[in-house]
Amino acid sequence: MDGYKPQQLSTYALTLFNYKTEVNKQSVSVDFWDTAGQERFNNMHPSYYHQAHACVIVFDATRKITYKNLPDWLKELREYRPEIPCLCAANKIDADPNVTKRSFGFAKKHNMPFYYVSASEGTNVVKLFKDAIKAAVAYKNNPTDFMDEIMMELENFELETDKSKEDKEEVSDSGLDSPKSHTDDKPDS
Ligand SMILES: Nc1nc2c(ncn2[C@@H]2O[C@H](COP(=O)(O)OP(=O)(O)OP(=O)(O)O)[C@@H](O)[C@H]2O)c(=O)[nH]1
Ligand SMILES: [Mg+2]
Repeated sequence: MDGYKPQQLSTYALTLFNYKTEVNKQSVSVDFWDTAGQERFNNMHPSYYHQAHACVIVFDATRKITYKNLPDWLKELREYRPEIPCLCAANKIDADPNVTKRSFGFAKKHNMPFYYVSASEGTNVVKLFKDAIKAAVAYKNNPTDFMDEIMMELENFELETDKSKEDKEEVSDSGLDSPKSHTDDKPDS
């Protein structure tokens, strides 16, 4: 929470942040994409969604319009990432603690975990991001999106081709070269 600065400038296009952690004793490198909400960055949205493994969708609990915009954001996200886990947060509960007594149907309707948070005071922020990371890792290990399955196949294919290249190199290093090079070694007759 040391990073919170009140009245920070609106995000310009995108802010990236890398965080190394562990999930189930496996080290994980997380790339956070803090995206820009302003309309002038609308044409960047596809790049925000590309290869994302989880999404945290946040609204300002003191500004109704931000809540009303959630279905549009979700609809767009789902066009690109139909299956990734999505978590929902109502922010600024410090400004009006009464909002925690209100229920927000959006998260329930879409089966999303829901959090009342305060970015300024840090309430529930660590919990939210820990859960998001866990969900992202679970999804990455077992994706259900068609595109993710293709990407996984490609990754495996690359690993296999790299391995067969290494095997070949090992064979040639050991002096067991291909028959062609032995022929090449023969003196001209
Ligand atoms: N009281 C209070 N103010 C907050 C909190 N979080 C953000 N703010 C303030 O709300 C305003 C908007 O916050 P931003 O972090 O810029 O919001 P954003 O969603 O990232 O906006 P874009 O970058 O334009 O997409 C700023 O003035 C922040 O200081 C919070 O938890 N409590
Ligand atoms: Mg921002």
